[in-house]
Amino acid sequence: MIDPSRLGADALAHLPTGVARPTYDRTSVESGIVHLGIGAFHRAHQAIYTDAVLAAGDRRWGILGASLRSPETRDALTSQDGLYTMAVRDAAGESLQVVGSITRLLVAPEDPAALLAAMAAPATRIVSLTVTEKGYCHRPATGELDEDHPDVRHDLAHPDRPRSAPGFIVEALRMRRAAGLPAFTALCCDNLPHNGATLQRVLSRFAALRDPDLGRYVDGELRCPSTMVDRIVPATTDADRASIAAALGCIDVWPVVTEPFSQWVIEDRFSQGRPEWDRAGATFVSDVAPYELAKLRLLNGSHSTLAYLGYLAGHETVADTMAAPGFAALVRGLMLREAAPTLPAVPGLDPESYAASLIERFRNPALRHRTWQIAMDGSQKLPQRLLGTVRDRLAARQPIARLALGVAGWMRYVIGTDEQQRPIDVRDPLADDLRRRTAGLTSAEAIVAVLLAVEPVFGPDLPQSLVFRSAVEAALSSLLHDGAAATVAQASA
Ligand code: CS2
Repeated sequence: MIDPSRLGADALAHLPTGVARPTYDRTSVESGIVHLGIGAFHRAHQAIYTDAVLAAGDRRWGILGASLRSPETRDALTSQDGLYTMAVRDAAGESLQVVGSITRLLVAPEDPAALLAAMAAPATRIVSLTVTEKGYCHRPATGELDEDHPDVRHDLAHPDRPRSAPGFIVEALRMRRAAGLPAFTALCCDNLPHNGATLQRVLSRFAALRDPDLGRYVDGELRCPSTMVDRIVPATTDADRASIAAALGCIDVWPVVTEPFSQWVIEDRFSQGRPEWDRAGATFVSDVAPYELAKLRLLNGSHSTLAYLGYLAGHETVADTMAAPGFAALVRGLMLREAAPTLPAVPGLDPESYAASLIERFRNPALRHRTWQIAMDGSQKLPQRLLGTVRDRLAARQPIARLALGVAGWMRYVIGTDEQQRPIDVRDPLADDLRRRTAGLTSAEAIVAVLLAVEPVFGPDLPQSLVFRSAVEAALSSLLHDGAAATVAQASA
């Protein structure tokens, strides 16, 4: 039975005229890409570039999307023929596009063999990933595989029933090799430093632990281009669903909401060909590193700083935080005074105008991007967002006051109670450990001491820096005594 009130192939012809939609024959699309982690970010970013490639006539690159955890996205999209809406919003208004590039959906835990078979299929030429920082089962401070990770242990013991992204990729590569098929290209689209090289290192080590010969194969044959991905995509809310349904005239239970800005810089090193994503605005380059570093340190470093301090100061969203006294000045100073001087020159990227555009993007009043959402998984994010910058600044004997305030914001947040003594729902793989370490401690010195000792985050070196330690202690002491709002207002005074 067709549900006329639900988005799906049959609803396309009845959408209001202003809504963009796939005009190509979706039944002729092959699945050339298997994507692991079919969350909102992928659907508002890579799936959009791919939709444009399909629309331009190259039908080899449909996306088979897999969730490594929950069935929700599959359940929602399968009953919509894989279709969903992207709402692009800013102060000027909203535009809607129904996206057709996702052709099939799988849920890995329900049937790992089905996902492995799709990854090992001859038509699959790219396996891309947005599994968030923690999905790589690595140690954030070093980028090495965490061999004690429960999923790594599981996948080494049960290689044909993996749980983790590295477990799936390595088993699929083994299957392809055994079948005489070439390796696919593995394309990391997460905010990790040197994300291609990091993925390759994790996969090579995992494969070597399974079998040294497989390790050499993955190390030598697999290509993992680096990418810089950028688009702000807050979690979709029920209010978004309701307003999008009203505008579409039918229900889409799984839309995405995003900003007009979108950027994708990709290292052009694919073993089995690749879509012409540049047709849709992506940039292919020979070296992504400078773009990636600039984005992680300027955008994501500011984002995390705003998230911790904004949350503590009682602000629900990034836009609300940016409107409060001192926050815009703080992140502007963080970007231009502390982070930008650590960056190599990037052709076409002027730090002043990049920072100004980021401030505009953070202020976008039409996006309700929750500080709590960005605050998640800080133990996995801090090293590349703030701590790499700290290391470079310390080595150059330059001040780090704003970076230290961001780090102290994270420490104050992971204690797990807010400034009104209400519990904070801290989501982080290390949340329990962090709370246990700080339980009962009240002085900034004691809290900084126990948290700097978390080696997967701070490495062996940062706890040794007295300059860093005292800068974080001073910032945390102010957060504990004066609160985040006053600390930020004073910092920028
Ligand atoms: C954010 C990013 O949630 C977060 O940690 O900082 O998802 C950010 O919105 C994107 O990297 C923007 O490209």
